[in-house]
Amino acid sequence: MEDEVRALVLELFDVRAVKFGQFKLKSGLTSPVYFDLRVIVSYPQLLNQVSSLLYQCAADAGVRYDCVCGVPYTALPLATIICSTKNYPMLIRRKEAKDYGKYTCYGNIRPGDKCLIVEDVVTSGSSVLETAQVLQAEGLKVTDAVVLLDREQGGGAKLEDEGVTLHPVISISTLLSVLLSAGRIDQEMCSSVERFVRENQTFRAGQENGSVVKRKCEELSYSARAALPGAHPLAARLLRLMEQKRSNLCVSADVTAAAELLELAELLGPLMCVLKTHVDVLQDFTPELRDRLQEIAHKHDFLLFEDRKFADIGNTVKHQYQGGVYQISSWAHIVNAHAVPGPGVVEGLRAVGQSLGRGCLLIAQMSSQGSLATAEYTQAVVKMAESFPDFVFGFISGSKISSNPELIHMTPGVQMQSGGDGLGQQYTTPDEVIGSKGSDIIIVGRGIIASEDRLKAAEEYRKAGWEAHLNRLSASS
Ligand code: S5P
Repeated sequence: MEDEVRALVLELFDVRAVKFGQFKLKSGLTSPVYFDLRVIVSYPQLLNQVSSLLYQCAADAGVRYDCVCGVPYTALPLATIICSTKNYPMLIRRKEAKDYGKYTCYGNIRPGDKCLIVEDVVTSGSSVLETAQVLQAEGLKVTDAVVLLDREQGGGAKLEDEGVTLHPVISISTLLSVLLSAGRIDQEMCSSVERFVRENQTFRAGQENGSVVKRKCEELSYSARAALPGAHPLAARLLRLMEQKRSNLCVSADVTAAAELLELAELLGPLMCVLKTHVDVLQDFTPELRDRLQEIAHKHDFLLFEDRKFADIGNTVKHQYQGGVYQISSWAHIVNAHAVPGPGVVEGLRAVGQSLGRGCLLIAQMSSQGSLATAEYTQAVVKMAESFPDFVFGFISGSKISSNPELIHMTPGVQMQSGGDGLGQQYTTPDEVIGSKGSDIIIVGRGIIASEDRLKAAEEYRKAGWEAHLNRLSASS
């Protein structure tokens, strides 16, 4: 393979897929070397050669896999050629906006299958990681990635830390030594690139995010996650009680009479970890109801979640949370907010809730058809959540969207049969939500409330959600 790699390096140089000079990178840095592998689609033979070396690289490393996914876009034709010549099924990751509940990849997804990632160039490893997380959220196993060119700036270490081994066909040091010995670059250029690589490392093993303890959620039980040093106290309490009660069921008690709400809390209390309310749909809300709810929550050890979906400027949500008729902050352990107003919405809520030990979930995706929450929006919500670890402890989302095990994912739109309600709601099954999509908690409303035997239905959902969790844990061990 050495001769082939050498020939390939020279060819890449000749077609200007590798350039030397002064290049302004997206990060603002000026780099003495630039890779533009997009050009290779214009050279069919080169395209075949690169694909064959990528395949060989995985084979030499003894990697076994069931399907292949290229990181969009440059690696898509490379993955296509590997799949078509070597007879592997391919998956295509959707890079653009996705609808809630719809798959983030095209192709036949079989949870449990091992998927090999193909990439053209790795710098920090974040593109490979992002693709790996999308695939993992669909229930696939991702342990290896092949890349044509590793810039050796820390991407390999970062991916290793996340459980993905990187197999490069060419490292930047090999590239430099081939080009130097062939007289394509001089020693000065070679040293300048080496210096750039040395001075621009993006990752130091075990130190990113200041924590070595963070691992993929799949590897940890709820109680292990509760014990993580960065877990929000409310998240830790919730994770612990989930383990104790063997329940990842949140009941959405969308009823209009206070007596019925209390009845439900009492009846289903032992089976659920969270009771979700919409107090503004009650016809007869009274301050006594708040007290009774708190007593029952204490008795059966579950948390109260007022699904208020705050979405205003900080000053307004502060008053909405604390005051008015409902005085939500005085009784609800959990509230949620849309991120659309920007960080001010969280700051306003935090000003009221933090000292009371409350916590907030950010709505990153919605279960309703035609939701405007694009993939970019969801990513921005994840970033916002990460910047408020003292108050935000998770998400309302359709699937796992953050690999940080300290954050909790709660998913609504759950019923035993997938489908809809005629008003835009879209349903997914507990097994899919917890097992394939990697969420933590199922939120079930009418699946239980509209059932003739609510207790029996709640037990069925509790059991389905818990078994899916146990299956996911054993599949990852
Ligand atoms: O995206 C969302 C977010 C939420 S919180 N989709 C939702 O359906 N919800 C809430 O979950 C919704 O307001 C309702 O209270 C519950 C789902 O109820 P179901 O009867 O459809 O299970």
